[in-house]
Amino acid sequence: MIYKNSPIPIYYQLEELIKGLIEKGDLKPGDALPPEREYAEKYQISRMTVRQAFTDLVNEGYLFRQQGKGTFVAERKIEQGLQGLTSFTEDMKSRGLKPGNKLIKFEIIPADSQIAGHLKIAEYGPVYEISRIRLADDVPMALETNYISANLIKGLTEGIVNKSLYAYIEGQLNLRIDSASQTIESSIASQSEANFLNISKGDPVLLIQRNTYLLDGTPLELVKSVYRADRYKFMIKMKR
Ligand code: 16G
Repeated sequence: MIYKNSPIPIYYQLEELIKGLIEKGDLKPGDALPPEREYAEKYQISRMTVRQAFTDLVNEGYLFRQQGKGTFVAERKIEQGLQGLTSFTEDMKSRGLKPGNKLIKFEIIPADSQIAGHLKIAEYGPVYEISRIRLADDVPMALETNYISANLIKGLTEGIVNKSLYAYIEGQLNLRIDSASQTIESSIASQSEANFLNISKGDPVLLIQRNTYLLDGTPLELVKSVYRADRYKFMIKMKR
């Protein structure tokens, strides 16, 4: 129901109504929404109001538009907490999703000055460069590149990084991963990132850079990740 005499704006009421249908599962990811005109007629409201509600829901990630085709229900975003220092594999498993990797690069390269600076090793020292597409239930979520000192973490193989790096470092090498600092920025996908992530060039992405440290303060990894902004959101709890 839309209440025209309510102090709550009509576009907002319509947004809540559509969100409710999505949450109940009456509207499922991929479903087309009825045209704006239909909503306008059904609730006796203006098409402008319907458009505003649709636009807000597109911006919030509930809906997406396709040129010439209409407006559709988007896949639900994965909500990632920012408190715990967790691995991708752990994050997906804790949600009941199947973690997967597609290995794009696995090489030992000489560290450039930037990587050497982050890892506190000598310039040109050997580092693993590991690029993986990270999948959840076989859907690409992120493109992730790790730089790890080859003198610190020994014996890495393609088989190991096709599963979980953190599981190997903690479970096999018995090292304690202790802390990390991380930045998150908005960006847009380049052509190659778009190809890897199954999105279009110019689509929004989140750039994440993480520096992770072992218990004794040794830098463990420098990680650069490109996350799909249509499938991921980050959540942090705060207390005052
Ligand atoms: C996460 C971490 C990354 C870490 C990886 C290990 C972010 C932004 N990055 O993707 O730093 O290397 O997990 O995952 O969260 P794995 O143990 O599944 O290989």
